[in-house]
Amino acid sequence: MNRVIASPYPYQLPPREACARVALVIIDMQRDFIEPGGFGAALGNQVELLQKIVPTVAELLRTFRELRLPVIHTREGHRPDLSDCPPAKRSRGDSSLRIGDPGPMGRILVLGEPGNDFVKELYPEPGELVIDKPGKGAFYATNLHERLQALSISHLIFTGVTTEVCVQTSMREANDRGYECLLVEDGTESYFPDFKQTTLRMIQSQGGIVGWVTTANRLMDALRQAYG
Ligand code: C5J
Repeated sequence: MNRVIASPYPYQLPPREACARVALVIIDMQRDFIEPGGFGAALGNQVELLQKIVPTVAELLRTFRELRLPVIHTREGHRPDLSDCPPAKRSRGDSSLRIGDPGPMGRILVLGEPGNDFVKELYPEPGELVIDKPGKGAFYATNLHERLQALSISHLIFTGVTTEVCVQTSMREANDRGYECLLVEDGTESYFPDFKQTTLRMIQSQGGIVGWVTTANRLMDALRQAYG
């Protein structure tokens, strides 16, 4: 049975011969959000809260690689001239460090800077898709949808940070584009634990209005059974 135990009801995986339709999406596991001195910290957040999911996402990543299933890594950042950063995004908040300013890990949320890179435990391997995105949603101002269509990917498994901002936005965008979306609850985290819990409830409410929710172990068990 190609089913993942999930809420609000089991999530159906594609058949073995179409297993490459299932992709892991790792949203924004970047130093800028997870380590001190980056964008997340500049906004006044406690970044340590996000660090606890790194081992779980790393285990999922290993499983997808072992089973030769596609992996997509997204990275939120802006061009060095900030031409893709709306002034409203840059000016938001009352931080002394803004997008583009020099920080301890280079310019905040700017492509190519050390802080904008992925955490080392989750570094992409050659052949894995890397999507640089200027917005919260992974489909906004990117070619992600076209890349997924070209690979015939229909099922997206979401992990990463932060649950209620970039993960939820990307999952909603994917849902509107017709993808079957599953969120891994112990593979996503927020600076605000109650926002995470509320997002998990929102996604699976009304019969899975945005998609399904499961745990990493349940997903890995089902993937190994289906495709191992
Ligand atoms: C935020 C994100 N929170 N990756 N970005 O600004 O969730």
